[in-house]
This record gives sequence, C-alpha cells and structure tokens, in this order.
Amino acid sequence: PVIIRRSDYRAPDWLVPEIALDFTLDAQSSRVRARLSVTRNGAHDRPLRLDGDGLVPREVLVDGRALNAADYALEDGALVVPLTGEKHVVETLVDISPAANTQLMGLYASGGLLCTQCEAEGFRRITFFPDRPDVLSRYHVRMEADRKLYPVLLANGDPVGAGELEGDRHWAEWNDPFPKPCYLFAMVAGDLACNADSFTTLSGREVKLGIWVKENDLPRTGHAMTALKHSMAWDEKVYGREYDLDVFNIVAVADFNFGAMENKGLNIFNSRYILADPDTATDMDFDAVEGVVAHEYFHNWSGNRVTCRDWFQLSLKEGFTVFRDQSFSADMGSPPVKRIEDVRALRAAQFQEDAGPLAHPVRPESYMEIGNFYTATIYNKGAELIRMMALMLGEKRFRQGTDLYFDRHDGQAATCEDFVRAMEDGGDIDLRQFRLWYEQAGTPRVKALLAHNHASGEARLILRQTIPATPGQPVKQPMAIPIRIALFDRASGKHGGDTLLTLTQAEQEFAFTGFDTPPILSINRGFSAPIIVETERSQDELAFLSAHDDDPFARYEAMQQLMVNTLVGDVAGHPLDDAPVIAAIRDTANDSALDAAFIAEAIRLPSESYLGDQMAIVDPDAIHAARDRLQAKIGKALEPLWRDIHARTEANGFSLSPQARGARKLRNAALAYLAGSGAADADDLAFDQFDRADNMTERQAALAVLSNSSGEKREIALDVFYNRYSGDALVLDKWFQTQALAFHPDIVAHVKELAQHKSFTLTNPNRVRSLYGAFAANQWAFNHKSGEGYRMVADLIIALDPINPQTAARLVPPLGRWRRFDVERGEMMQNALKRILAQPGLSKDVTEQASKSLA
Ligand code: B3K
Ligand code: ZN
Repeated sequence: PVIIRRSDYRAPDWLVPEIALDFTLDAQSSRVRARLSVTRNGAHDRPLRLDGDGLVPREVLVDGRALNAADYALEDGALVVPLTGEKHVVETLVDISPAANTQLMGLYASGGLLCTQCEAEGFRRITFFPDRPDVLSRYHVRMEADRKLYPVLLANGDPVGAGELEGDRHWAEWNDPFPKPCYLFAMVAGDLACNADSFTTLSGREVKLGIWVKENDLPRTGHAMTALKHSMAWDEKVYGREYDLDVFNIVAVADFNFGAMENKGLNIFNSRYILADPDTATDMDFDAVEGVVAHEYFHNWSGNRVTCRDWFQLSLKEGFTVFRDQSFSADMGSPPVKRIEDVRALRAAQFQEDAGPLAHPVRPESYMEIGNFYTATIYNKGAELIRMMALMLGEKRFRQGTDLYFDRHDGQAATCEDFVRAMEDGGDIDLRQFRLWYEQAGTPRVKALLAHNHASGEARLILRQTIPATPGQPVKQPMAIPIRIALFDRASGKHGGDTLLTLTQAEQEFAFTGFDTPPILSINRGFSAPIIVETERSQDELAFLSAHDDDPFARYEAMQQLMVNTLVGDVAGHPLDDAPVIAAIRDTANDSALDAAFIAEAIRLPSESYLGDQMAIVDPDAIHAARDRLQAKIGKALEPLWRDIHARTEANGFSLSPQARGARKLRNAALAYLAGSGAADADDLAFDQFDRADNMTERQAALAVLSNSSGEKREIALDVFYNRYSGDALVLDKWFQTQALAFHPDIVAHVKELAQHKSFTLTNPNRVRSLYGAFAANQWAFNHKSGEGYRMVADLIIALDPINPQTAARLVPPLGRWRRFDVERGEMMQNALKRILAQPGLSKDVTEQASKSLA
C-alpha cells in the first residue's frame, strides 16, 4: 500500500465552492447525481481529479456537455477529467448499493434506515469528489424516496423544501449555508420518531432540536436531549461559542463503526451513545451519552467551523474536542472523579499504544490508512496537550487564546501549528519547546528525587526526564513538562502551597526552603502532565498521602501506588506487608468527609493490565493470582465493613443524583470485595442484588460478580438476563461483554461458545467489540498460555476483514504487544500476525496494523 506523508502536503489543484447532490434513494440501488462548480486553484495545468472508491461513472458532463469514456480516465478509482478553463461545472452520475455496504462507510443500510458515514474517506464511496478536508463547499441536497419506507428525509443544514410525488414517493431539499469539507456530509432516510425540543441561544436565536430514533426507543432519548441543551449552554458560557443553524438534528443508528459523527447540523450516533434509561443503561452509560453528545456538539466549532487542513492535523479537532468534553463532564458532575476516570482510560489505552509498535506522535508523519489513526494518542494524549497549555496559561489567557483561534481560523482548514500559535499570540506565552509534544511519540518518564538538608532546612527536588525510543524516532529531545507539586509537612499533614514547575531540561533541580523535617512529595497533582513518574516514596509516605493529600487525584494516585507496590512485590516474589494497604482502604472507606464515588475509585485495585504495564515482562498468570490474593485478603480483613457498606447503600427507589450514583458505585465495590473474600454467601448476595435491582448499574455489577463464580447461580443469572433482554441489542452487548471480561477458569471456552451463539454476528460492530474487544482487554484470558486467545482473535480478524476492515483493524493492536510477554507467548502472537498477513486480498486497514505490529 501507498504511504501518505505529512511533508508531501500540497494545496488542492481545484476547489469546489458549490455542490448540488440529487439522490434517488433505494436500499438495493441508489442513484447519485452530483453537480460540482469547480475553480482552478493557482496557475497549473493539472486535470481535475475526483476521488472515487468502487464507483462506476454512468455519465460525466462538463458544462452541460456529455463526455465520451475516452475523454476522461479512471485511476485507482478516481475520475480524472482534463479541463481547459478556470471555472467549470462538472456533473457525474453513479449508482451505489447501500444494502451491499457492509463496511459501514459511505451510504449504507442499518435496520431499515439509510444513513451515511463519511469521515475520513467515505464520501468517495458516494460520489466522485476531491475527498480531502481542505476542499470546502456549500451543499445543496435533494433526496427522493419511497414515502412509506422512508418517511423522514434528513440532511445537513436547513430544510428548504419538501413535497409528494406520484407512486407513493416524496422528496425533500436541504441547504447548508456553511462551507464544509465532504467528510461532514450526512444524510438519513427512514421511519424515525422524533424527540423534539428547542434551545434559545445567547443572542436569542431559536434552534429546533430533534433526536431521531426508532419509535420504540423514544422513551430512552431524554438524557441525550438534556445533555445536548447543557452542552449548548456550556459552550456559550465557557468558550463564547453559539450554535449557528436553525436546526440541530441527531439520529441514532444500530450499526456504526465508531461512537458518533459530528456532521454539520446532523450528528449521526451509534445508538449506544443516545439511548439510556435506568433499566437498560448503567451510570457509566449515562455518562458516556452525556460526554459523546457534548463531544459531537462541541465539534460544531472545534472541527466544523474550523476544520483540519489534512488528516495529519486530526488532533487539532479531536484532542481539543476531547478536552472540551472532559471539561464539560467535569462541570456537570464531580471534577476529581472525572479526572481519575480520564487518566485511567489514558493509561489503559494511550500509554500502551505509546509503548508499542504502533506508537505515533499526536501529529503523525505518515500513514497508509487514515482510518487507523483515530487513536488514543490523537484523541486522549491530544487532549492532554491542550490541558497542559490551559494549565500553563490559566483560565483567562487560555480563553484569549481560543477566542483568537476561532476568530482567526473561522471558515478555514487549519493546522495544529495554527492552534499553538493562537495560544502564543492570544495567551502571551512562548511554546517553542512545548511543540515537541506534537512531534515526539512515547510517554516521558520523569524520575523524582527529593533530598533534605537538616542544617539549612532546604529541600531539593531533582527531576530527570527520559523519553523512550519509538518506531522511527530513536533519539528524543527533552520536552517542556508542567508538573504540579506540593511538599507536605509530616507533623501537620499540610503543605505550604501548590507549585507549578516546568521541567525543560533532561535534568533539573528545584530548591525549597523552610523544612525542619524531610517533607513528603506530592507530584504531578491533578495529573498535570501525561507522564510516568518514578519516585522513591516509601509505603509509609504513600499511606500518609492517601490519608492527607488535598489534591484528590494525588490522593487516589498515592493509594494506587501503595497497591501497585504491594502487588508487583508479590508477583516478583518479594512480598511486602499488606497491612498499610488494608489500613488505607479501611480509613478511606470510613472517611465521612469523602464522597462515595471518590471512595469507590480510591479503594479499587489497579487493573491487571495496569499491573502488567509496571513490569518488564508481563506475567499474566502471576498478576492474576497476586491480585486475587490481595483482593481476598482485603475482602476478609474488612468483611464487616463491606457488609455494612453493601447493606447501607441499598437505595429506596432510583435516582440519578450524584449521591445515589456514588452509593451505587460504592455498593458494587463492596460486593466485589465480599465476593473476592470467598464468603460463603457471596453468590447469594450477588444474586439477590441482581434479582432485586431496579437499575442496570447494580444488575450488571452483580452479574459480573456471578460471571466469575463457578457456583450454580452463574448460569441462572446469565439465562435470566439473556431472556429478559433478548430483544434489546445494547443490553445483549452487555451480556456478551460481561462474560468476556470475567475471571472464570473456563473463560476461553466460554468466549469460544459465545462466538457461536445465535445472537452473535459479525455485521454489527458493537456486538463484535462487546465480545472480542472485551476479551482482548481481559489480559489474563486473552494471554492464556495455550495461545487459544491469540488464535481466536486472529480468526476473527480474518473473518471480519472482508466485511468490515475498519472494525477488524481495531482488534489487531492487542496482538502487537508480543515484546511485552515471554518468548512462548510472543512467538504465538507473532504467528497470529503472520497468519493474518498471509491472507490474500487483505485490506489496507489490517495490513497496516498487522505489518507495523510485527516490525
Ligand atoms: N469524528 C468522528 C470520527 C469518526 C471517524 C471514524 N473513522 C467521531 C468523533 O471524534 O467525534
Ligand atoms: Zn471527535
């Protein structure tokens, strides 16, 4: 496959200020007529090149005159038309089949609907067009379809006309006044019901809001609508950004490769990020709906009004928009808990990516398939970069920077460099060295040493940074790293203030005075930089911070580190005393000044994969055993506490209040510790919770506990759950996922059986991810020493690739972690990758991921 390089960027040869699209819709065969006004961009004599993927031109007209096949060429699917003048009107006609589109890119059918997904390069599967984000056009769209099958016809922008036609057909026209790149084009036709509402913007514009779903799903759209209105108000207040069209529509579809899509005025969502009610969605699902609705809405400014010049700039819109949705969710709920969750996600996905063969900078230098670059690095590390700039600038100057950015680049296709420059100019800061964060891949490691001089009362903090080599980047330069610290006095349990240090050199020393006794270091507070910090803090010091640190993230982190040390010590055969861990958990759980949601986070054991990340070579079985042992000890040692928490957090009626949600989270944590303790009645308690719960948060958590069990209640609960929800795809996903994440001795056999289950299908990405995505994230199960896990995932990738290459490619990275495991496992993983690569006709998507993973 061809490698696309950032350094090869060249402005488009031809611009397309206007496009008129005319669709005659039908699931089997839809007709697409496109009329493009094109203008030559600069002085050159190159022909017009319109990208196409699988399209056959039935007609090509230039300025109204039909061309013969000899007058144009097809090159790699693209239509090449020689043009003589400066401006022309080029018209094409193609037929496409939505029903045959299993890739879910372009125009496809999903559960009786017709819908589109164009980002990144799906528009070329609909019509011939310069499919690149720096070609911005005004769109006029006409849709015609059967009135019974497709009573609702939606597209971007504002509706400008509709009418009936003979033969039970009808039409609608939409006009989008804002020039946009074709990846933001969208269209939906189907039998949809609408949750209609409205929002009045800051300047008094009335916006009609619509969330369109299948009739049955209408009662589950309330939370998404509330989230949308909160997002609109928040963006006005925090960023001064107002909505700009008269309508804003959201459509939920069941088959979707990604989470959602920010098409101008017509967001299209994976239904899992729209539909929520207490019986079918967990508290986490409610949060995910709120976060994704906000994310897509915020793209209207960070993505649509200001878009990306080329796909190497993807983090310009994604990193910034993730930062915006994270800040929004923090404001809607608990900022500390949100930060903890976000950091956990960053470490689980991005740190692993950054440490492996697929590591790439936030602004990559090259790719084969852009679909593979919607990564945790672009999204989550990208968001951390914006967060660091916001921290260094402070609230007011950061806002000056974003105001300048939006003002300068409104209506343009911009670059990451443009964003950084707007921060510099608007916020008055020098970010020369900071730019390395966009260029250098790999997670920086910062070693912190604290020395104390009794005589002078001086504490000296020595910080050393190293950035590991990553593919194509053997040598790194020191970066500018903002690190928040505080130094605690042991006697008073207090510190003299939070300090923001900026580490700019490979090694740097910072001096602090006024300490009679050696202070205790609280570092990277709030997770101010996306780095790995190594300290030499003792278990006692960590226990101190886990009780006294007033930065909630640092307090959580101290607790986690305490547990990590204990667990890694056990795995390595140097067991530490568990007493400090047990005491810290007890004290935290009993601390009445803390809210329940925070307690639940703080007392939670680190995941097996996070423990693996702390080791030179991951030993999945030893990690699993050590974590099990510690969980059992904590469970037993504090059994009365867990029983008490579990009993007293039982709610009397459902509520979504922060208190009620916190109580559920803590209750589930208590149940897990009770189950871990091996208490004789643990399965009964879990089954009782499962049976009586009036909400999915408690029901699924209880099911998860039972899924780990070898007792008879396991199968009963799984059957009850399946039968109760067999008509609900999103809940069935949970049934698959819970079993794939379980710690059951027969897990591998269970997953194999589930893959043959009548409700399993390769054509729905949510279902594939719920089984195989979850299984591959279950470190202990996936890395079973038989190699069965690797074989199963490789088989799946091979079977899925011809159907949906994008989703298949997303399952490759777990196999690429072979350097992190012992030789035997490593060889089996490499063999799985080689077997995938040997498949004839393998997609570009999987080829890129598998070949890079082997290198
Ligand atoms: N911008 C979309 C990305 C979908 C592209 C998938 N290849 C989702 C989002 O980040 O909002
Ligand atoms: Zn996004």
